[in-house]
Amino acid sequence: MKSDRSVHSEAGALAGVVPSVNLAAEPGRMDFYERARSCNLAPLWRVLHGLVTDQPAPRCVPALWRYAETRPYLMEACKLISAEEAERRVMVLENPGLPGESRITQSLFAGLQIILPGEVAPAHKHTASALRFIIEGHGAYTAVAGERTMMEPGDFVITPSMSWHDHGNEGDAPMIWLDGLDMHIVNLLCASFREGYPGRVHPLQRPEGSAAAEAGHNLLPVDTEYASQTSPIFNYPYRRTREALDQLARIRAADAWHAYKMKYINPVTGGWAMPTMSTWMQFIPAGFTTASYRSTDSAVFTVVEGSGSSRIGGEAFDWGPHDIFVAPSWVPHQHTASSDAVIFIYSDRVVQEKLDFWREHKAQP
Ligand code: GTQ
Ligand code: FE2
Repeated sequence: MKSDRSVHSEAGALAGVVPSVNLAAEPGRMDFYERARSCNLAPLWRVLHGLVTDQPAPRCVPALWRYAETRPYLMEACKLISAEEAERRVMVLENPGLPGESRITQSLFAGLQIILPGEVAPAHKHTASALRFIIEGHGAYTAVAGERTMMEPGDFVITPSMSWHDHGNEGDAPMIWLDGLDMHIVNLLCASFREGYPGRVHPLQRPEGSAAAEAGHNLLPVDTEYASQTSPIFNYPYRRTREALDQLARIRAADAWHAYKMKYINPVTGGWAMPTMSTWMQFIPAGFTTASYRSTDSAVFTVVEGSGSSRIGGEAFDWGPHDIFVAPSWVPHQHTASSDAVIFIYSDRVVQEKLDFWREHKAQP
């Protein structure tokens, strides 16, 4: 893109040039372009259709990270650096179309974090919100704003914007989870702040289970104001999510495009659980193939249970437990489960909906 904006681009690099522009006449305009550039001015007609594209033109590509391949790198990282030295010992899932940018999609971050028994990831806070989707291990907690939650595989845990958080492993095995963050959205808008806590961990201020007691039962304490746009539910435990999908599958037929897909909601508003990242859990029964679907939100899929394959654009990806894959914006995708499959999904749909950008297309099955 950078070279497209240069006055010195060859015609071939002028990807965004308006088609009605007579390229043969362009050399005669170069002197004008050069002088304009010295005044920080540039001709729109050479770049317009690259800026305002006919349809989404994601640079991120369909990709899959096999857990059997990524896990050894996490274990190796543990030999090379402590959680404390790293602040967060995370291996970033980098989209092959966006190398070096710490992005799994253009708008979203994904990383696998590992913490060993006895380790602490020190307290800090930042504008970016985080979701944790627990992959493996027991006995580790995350603490947010003075309340701890123990993390179990399949749990979806929220770290809201600007709340103090630290993680610790009090178990006897490594704990691994997926971090999903919105910092690229925050940075697009140049709104990022970050602070380290003066101590290693933030003091505990509420008993474990407080958030669940207040907001986890379709009831809310009377006369309590909820100002935040983030769900007051801190941890959506897997046991209950799995049970919800199981019950849904008993009482209705599978949707052609989604099979069984439930969104995590904020009980205060009925809307998405987080203001910047939409989250779902999907159940695809063994033998079911979803019809081809596309939407403008790029999505990250983490397999919890079962195995199967997905067609994303022209490519096929086989997957099993803990594999992570990505479907870029507007790329058609469909899934086939070879055994009962449960998949956690997050995307930037909630942001697009707020801005009236979001679109979907369901191909007729
Ligand atoms: O655990 O607080 O993967 O702040 C990236 C940034 C994890 C965290 C990440 C973070 C964290
Ligand atoms: Fe953090």
